[in-house]
Amino acid sequence: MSDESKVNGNSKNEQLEPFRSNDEGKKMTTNQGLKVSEDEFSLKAGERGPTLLEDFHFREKMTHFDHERIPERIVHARGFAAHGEFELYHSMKEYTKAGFLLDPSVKTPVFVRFSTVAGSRGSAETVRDARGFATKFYTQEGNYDLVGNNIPVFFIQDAVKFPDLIHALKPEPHNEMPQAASAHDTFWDFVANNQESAHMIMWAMSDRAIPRSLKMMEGFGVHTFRFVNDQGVAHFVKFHWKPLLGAHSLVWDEAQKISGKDPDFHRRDLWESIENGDYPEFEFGVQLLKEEDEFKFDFDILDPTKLWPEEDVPVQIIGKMTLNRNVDNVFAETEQVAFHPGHVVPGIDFSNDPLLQGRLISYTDTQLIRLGGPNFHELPINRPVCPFHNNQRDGYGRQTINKGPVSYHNNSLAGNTPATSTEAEGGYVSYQEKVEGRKVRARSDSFKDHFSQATLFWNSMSEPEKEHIIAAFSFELGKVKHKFIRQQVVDMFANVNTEMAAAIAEAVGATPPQGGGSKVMKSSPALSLANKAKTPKGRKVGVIAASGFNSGEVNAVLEALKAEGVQAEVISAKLGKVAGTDGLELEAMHTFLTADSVLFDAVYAAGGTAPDKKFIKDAAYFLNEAYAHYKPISAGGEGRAWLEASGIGKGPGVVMGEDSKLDTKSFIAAIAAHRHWDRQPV
Ligand code: HDD
Repeated sequence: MSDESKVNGNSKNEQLEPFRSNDEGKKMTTNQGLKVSEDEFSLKAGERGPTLLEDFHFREKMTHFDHERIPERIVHARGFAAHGEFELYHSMKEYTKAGFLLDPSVKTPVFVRFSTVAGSRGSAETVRDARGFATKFYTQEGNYDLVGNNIPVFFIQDAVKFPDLIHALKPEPHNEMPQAASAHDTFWDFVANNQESAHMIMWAMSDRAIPRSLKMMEGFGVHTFRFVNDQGVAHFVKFHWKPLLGAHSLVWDEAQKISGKDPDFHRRDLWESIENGDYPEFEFGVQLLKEEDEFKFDFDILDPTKLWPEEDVPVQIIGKMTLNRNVDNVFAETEQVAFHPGHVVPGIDFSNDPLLQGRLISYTDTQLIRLGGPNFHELPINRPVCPFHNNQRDGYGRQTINKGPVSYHNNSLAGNTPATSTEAEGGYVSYQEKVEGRKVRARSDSFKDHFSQATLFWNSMSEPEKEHIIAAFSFELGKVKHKFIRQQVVDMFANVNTEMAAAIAEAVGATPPQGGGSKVMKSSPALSLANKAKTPKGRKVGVIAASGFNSGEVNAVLEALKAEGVQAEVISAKLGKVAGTDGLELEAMHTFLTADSVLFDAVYAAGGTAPDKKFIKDAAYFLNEAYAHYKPISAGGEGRAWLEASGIGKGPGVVMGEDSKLDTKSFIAAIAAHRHWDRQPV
């Protein structure tokens, strides 16, 4: 390890610095450095005459503009990223020789891009979809990319089917509808005809597919990889990211409304957290298996539609990633970053998972078209922080000026350099797995059980989660026009659970399934969001206040929220100062026009003299919607009357102030619980 990385912990940040440009306060020039004297009028033959071809400034400016766009990613086009650091809790020397997993004193710079899968670059962020969770570790041995999702399994088992899956998922080609949604005929037609998708579909129909925040979702490497130690001993490994804020979700109605109210909801939340110093943190976990235990399970560990239940193979937490710096420029960094599951370091190797094997070709290929040629590794965001040398040359946009006449290996002219490295010197040596077999296009029999783990997932859900899954299926299939597709899907999911399939059939006008059923009784509590850590930290409370609110009470509540890491933002009839009884002034950041309850995790009706009936009506609407989305609600002072006006009485997650005092502890506990599912509709 270089001393530099030990001292400042972020060699990537330093590497990016010379590439940053601050244009503020500078003179305008052309790209050739020529000072520009006029930027409002093109060069013309006479004031009212035609523009002249010799106007090089106009031509350069316009030509650059005409070429500003690059192809969006074929999948995961809508994404948002941040910089951060990874620190190791303890050495993993026993299992891997990967340098960044050996020395806990070394912080490794990381760049993480979160994304939706289906939507275009400008699509809404709170759609029902898997989320990409791609991490680039800038290690001293080269870049290591962990290109995962927030769902631990995948739709298909073999990469050759990926184009079919994505064609079915994307907007239908004849009319380009629907955007960023799986609720349409081609997708469900694919599902019904490719039953290996059953397990992932269960996840996609669950609350996992509508995360509350990018900082409140788990991440998974999905595939089985290998750790290899310095003795050449390998273990199978699965990778996990566990958010310290716990894993939480939106409710579907809320998610749809957010798509309209704030299509940038997830990126705004991540951006603001980092700007406010509330850095998102994710612990890094591994599940490890000895090579000799490969066949110990009732599923094939190479099958990417299967997970390893955490109760059977515990997740060992080995480090933590903190996202602490926003990008300076979204295009230069977030858009141009190029991930690839094949970017590995010594000590991390592949398995024969046929999905992973196929990914290893697809990612470089896509960068070639997306980033315009083979030199994308030279873009600042993609450069490793360690030196890189080889005999690759030229191509579009080449930046490196390689000196000397030699660009081939072997050679004598340059003393046979750049030289390869032995394993002891850090050279990457593939794990020498013994492989033999006939050339066949086939699926192993061990990959043919598509339903047991789908049932395991269903069995592991809490009652509200089960209801949400049925509702999600009912919505999605409800949008499918072909009756026979709805019926096929219902019949397919009867193999997961017959009651579930019957409930879906009822909602979508299909015949209840005749056959099906599952013998799987097992559950895995780790799969339920109901069992995840509960903390109020990172949540956002909308505070509805009017002038004349009770300063003492409101101040106490706001202080208590702040102490717990809960953000509070004031909503009133108009923007600006709202004064309390004894001079306390709050700044209203929102009005009922610019804010909406769906943008908050909880509501505090703080009270005050409502200026008119409209205020009380708006407040009641706000509170009602929050209540319908199972959110914590508290009311003090006149806020209690607003709450009464909304028809909400006492109930789970509703905290009423009494005698100018609000039980802040109860309110904070209600916020920590996040949703209060046991509520009766108003
Ligand atoms: Fe993929 C992008 C994750 C299967 C082909 N994929 C992409 C991104 C993520 C994933 C997070 C966005 C990276 C970024 O932010 O730039 N992909 C996955 C996971 C998979 C998976 C977790 C299954 C376990 N992907 C998969 C297969 C193929 C691809 C089977 C093709 C054989 N994926 C691509 C791609 C993308 C991509 C077309 C589009 C943009 C890019 O690569 O850079 O090559």
